[in-house]
Amino acid sequence: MDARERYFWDLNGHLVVRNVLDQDEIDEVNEALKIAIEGVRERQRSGARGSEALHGSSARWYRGDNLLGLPHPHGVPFRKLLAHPQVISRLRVMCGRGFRLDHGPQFNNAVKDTEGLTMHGAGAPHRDMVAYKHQGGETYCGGVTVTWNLTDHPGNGTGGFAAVPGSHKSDFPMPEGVRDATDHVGSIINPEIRAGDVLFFADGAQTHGTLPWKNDWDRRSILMKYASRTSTRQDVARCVAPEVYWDDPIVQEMSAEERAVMFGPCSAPGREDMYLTVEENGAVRLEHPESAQRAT
Ligand SMILES: O=C(O)CCC(=O)C(=O)O
Repeated sequence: MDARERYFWDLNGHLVVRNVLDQDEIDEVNEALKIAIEGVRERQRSGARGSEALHGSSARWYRGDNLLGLPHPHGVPFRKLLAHPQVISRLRVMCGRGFRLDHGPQFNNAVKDTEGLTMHGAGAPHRDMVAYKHQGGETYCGGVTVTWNLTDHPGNGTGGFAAVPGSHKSDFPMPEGVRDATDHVGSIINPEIRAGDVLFFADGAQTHGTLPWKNDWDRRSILMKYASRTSTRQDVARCVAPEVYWDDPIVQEMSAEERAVMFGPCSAPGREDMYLTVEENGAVRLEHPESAQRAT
């Protein structure tokens, strides 16, 4: 991630990186998605929540949610995206040196006239696990979503990902007209993201949502929800259990209240071998491969 991208990311709260996947790679993921398309259902609860501006046919979602769990070998192309060098090099700057997949990959699918989703992630109430901060000349974001785009997303009001640039630094409550996109005074943008591009956004810190899809072709986006290593974007049920984080005898006799402070927030706590880096030749590798060997 160069200084130009860092400036854009810090200023806006999102970043589009062009042409990360070539046509063969796009085709491979689209092929794997065929089976997921069969599992796409209409959502019962509307994401547009009565908004005139976001109105459309109901939202479409993939049942089963996690594409890594597709029957073998359909999950493999998604696995290949998990630690992609173009993602790792940027997450190191956005989330700090350590990060992990918190949830996903999930499939955002839309056909012509699929409804939008109200703007959310306004930074209020403050949620530390997805907050955006600066310190010592570095930025830190607890939750970064990486969206792989498999079809063209022309933006400019034609639907799909929408965001309020700069909102991750706003100190004021989001007006209702922004939430439902009816009166946003031009604050919501709908960026152009082409097939093969990757979008990063400060999910939870930056205000974002979805505009109704107006294009004649399907929207196909794969969202991978990363978190800084010490953040957890899911509730406590998805944290490391007290018995795993601590030795079993330490927590065995504890009351529910005592246990409530004993959950672990992070993956691989204290393990140096879990940090990734990108070499000059573009390869992703563990920073300390020798300690990874010791750990296995
Ligand atoms: O990609 C989009 O349309 C927005 C996704 C979104 O709002 C989310 O993941 O929270």
